[in-house]
Amino acid sequence: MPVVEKLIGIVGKTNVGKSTLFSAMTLIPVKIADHPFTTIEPNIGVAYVKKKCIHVELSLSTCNPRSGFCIRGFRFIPVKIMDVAGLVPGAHRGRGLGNKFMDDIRQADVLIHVVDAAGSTDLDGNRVKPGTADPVEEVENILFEINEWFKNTIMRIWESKISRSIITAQNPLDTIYQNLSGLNIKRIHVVEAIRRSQLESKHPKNWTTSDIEAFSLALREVSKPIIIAANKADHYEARDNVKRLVELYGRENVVPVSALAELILRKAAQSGLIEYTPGDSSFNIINSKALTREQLRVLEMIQENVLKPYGSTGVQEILQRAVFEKLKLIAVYPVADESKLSDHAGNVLPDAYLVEKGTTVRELAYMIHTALGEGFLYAIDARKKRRVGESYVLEDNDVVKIVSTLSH
Ligand SMILES: Nc1nc2c(ncn2[C@@H]2O[C@H](COP(=O)(O)OP(=O)(O)O)[C@@H](O)[C@H]2O)c(=O)[nH]1
Ligand SMILES: [Mg+2]
Repeated sequence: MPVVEKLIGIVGKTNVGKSTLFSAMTLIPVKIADHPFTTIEPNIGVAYVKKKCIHVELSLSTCNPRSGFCIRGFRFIPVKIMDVAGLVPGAHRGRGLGNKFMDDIRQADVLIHVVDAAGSTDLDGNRVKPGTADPVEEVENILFEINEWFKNTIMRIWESKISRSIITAQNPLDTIYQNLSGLNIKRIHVVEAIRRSQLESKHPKNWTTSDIEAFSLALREVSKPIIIAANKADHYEARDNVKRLVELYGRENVVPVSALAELILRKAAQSGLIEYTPGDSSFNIINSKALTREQLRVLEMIQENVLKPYGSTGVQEILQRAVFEKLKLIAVYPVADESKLSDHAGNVLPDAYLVEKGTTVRELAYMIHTALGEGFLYAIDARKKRRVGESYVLEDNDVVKIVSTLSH
């Protein structure tokens, strides 16, 4: 199976619906035998981004995913997702499960910040009357905690490690990112953060405390971008709050979500009661006689209060945005047989890899197998039926056969 590399962290205060969102995202809405990895650890699972499957575009009758699945012409490709411990005010100083939280998000590539858009929980996560708590205050509060933690962590590493070695460093940028690798920070993040904080022309050994702070903030934004899930959107009280959140933080950063509605729909689909593809704006009841009156009422409510006003439950949407917009990943399909588009066993389009835009075909070879990268000779673009060299930059939906000294 392909390396599921990217990790999405679900963060937020307590009782906003993080675990509900995690369950909904990791629940497969169809019956699939022998599915090995829905949960990896108690709080880490596999969710799936959705793409129009290229087997449809290529007029093939079907495909045989080794990981993920394909339903009704949509390919679902795995990504890792983590249900992070709830945050409370003061978490960056260790309050509540502060330290556990911080340990968890170190490895995340992108964060989904779940907010109670219904305003039904206070900052400590206690239930209050819907409409009384302020989700904007909640967004600001959590953002403050994350940014403070991040800044303090960078400051600590800077003082203990970076400041000394940077004086004599050949390449200060390398010194910085190598010392920050525990936070899953790449060279490209450091470059972009320096640009954003306008520190390009100042050698890092001369950075002041406020320079380092500005750099830290920019680094958090590029290395752990945040997208807001305005959850509990099914509540009447959420309507105005969703609008406010969108106005304040921008349409590209806020998605109205009903994690509970998605969980119910996926469970109903999994037990064969309805036909539903995650992300869709409606569902079909397969056999209404098999449903209780209460179940029918809940499904009607989901249709009226969620799908109709918002177009979907938002669960698939937010995952898509995190992966394709915030992380800018594309999907590529390696195959062993470029005419059948299959592996050696005849499985059609067995693997889909999510890779960063700009990834070369040789880098892909390395991701599949080190030896495949080392012995790389050339690749075949199976759709355009042409040979490409090692520096070919992959495009979304490419199907490639890699020819290496390993191939037979
Ligand atoms: N109405 C509504 N309730 C939700 C939604 N998502 C979660 N909840 C409820 O909010 C409460 C807390 O959810 P949970 O997932 O445990 O929150 P966590 O503490 O953030 O993990 C539970 O009672 C959920 O049923 C939603 O989309 N709509
Ligand atoms: Mg929880």
